[in-house]
Amino acid sequence: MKELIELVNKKLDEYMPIEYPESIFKAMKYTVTLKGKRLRPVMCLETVSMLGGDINKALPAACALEMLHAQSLIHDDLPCMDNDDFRRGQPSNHKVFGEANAVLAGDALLSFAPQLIIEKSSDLTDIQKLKLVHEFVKFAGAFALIAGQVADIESEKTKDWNNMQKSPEEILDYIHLNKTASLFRLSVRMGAIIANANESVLNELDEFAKKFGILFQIYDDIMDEISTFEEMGKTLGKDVKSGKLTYTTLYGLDEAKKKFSVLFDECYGTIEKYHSEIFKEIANKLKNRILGE
Ligand code: GRG
Repeated sequence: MKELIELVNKKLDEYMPIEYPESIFKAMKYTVTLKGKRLRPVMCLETVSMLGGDINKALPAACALEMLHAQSLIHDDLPCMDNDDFRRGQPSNHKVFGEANAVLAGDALLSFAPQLIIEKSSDLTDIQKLKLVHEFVKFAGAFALIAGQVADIESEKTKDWNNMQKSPEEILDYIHLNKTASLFRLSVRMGAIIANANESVLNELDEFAKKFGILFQIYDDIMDEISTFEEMGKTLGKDVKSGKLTYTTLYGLDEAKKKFSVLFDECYGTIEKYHSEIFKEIANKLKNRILGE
């Protein structure tokens, strides 16, 4: 996994030159290149690899995934959204570059990422590139990532859950199937397209990524309660303090851990079927932190 992370970091640096007007290119590159886990690009590359494809063909798509993820983090941290001063252990984008530049940096990443897929994926067919960009705009938009963010913001304003069409449990799953799982789905789907996988493999990996997305969000919510700023690189405990709907505020810590355990076993079944050591490494890292070794 370390080698894949280093490869992604090298390509991100290469694909993101600082040009005039420097302020926008610096703001874009700042959040993208801060130390993150690089889960989404690694999951894309590993999907290609475990399906017998060539990861070199997937590097533009993998970097585009990290750019989309960074965009969502930059916008999520803005004062009009989650209002977070820290991200990846450093001041958030708007704290360094100002709000206007942070909004523009997010917008610019969102359009640069598909540009990169089209311009740099010279080893892929036109049909593959079209499919990749289609997947990208679909999962980044109002039918997926943005839907999750909107539902999340609306859930924070909800006072009376009795008058809602859906239960808090359903709304919480809806939020994170869209806000968190969307980018994991996009990662494995893009990997499957690059490896020329058939529809049934793509659908199986898509189902895995939905479950992994919820597993990862339960991990993130539990870590918000049991971890430290140093480990997570962001301000912790805000959600619990504000009574926000999360897996731990809704179910309690013990029940959230049980849900994590059930989903972990389901995800691990798919990982074993595809013999992926890297997916095993990712899943076990999360499990060891939540359930112990
Ligand atoms: C696409 C225009 C447009 C807007 C996006 C702001 C927004 C709408 C969505 C927010 C999505 C978001 C921030 C989801 C949180 C997902 C999550 C658990 C992030 C943490 O991921 P890690 O732990 O982070 O992988 P690192 O820093 O390690 O990469």
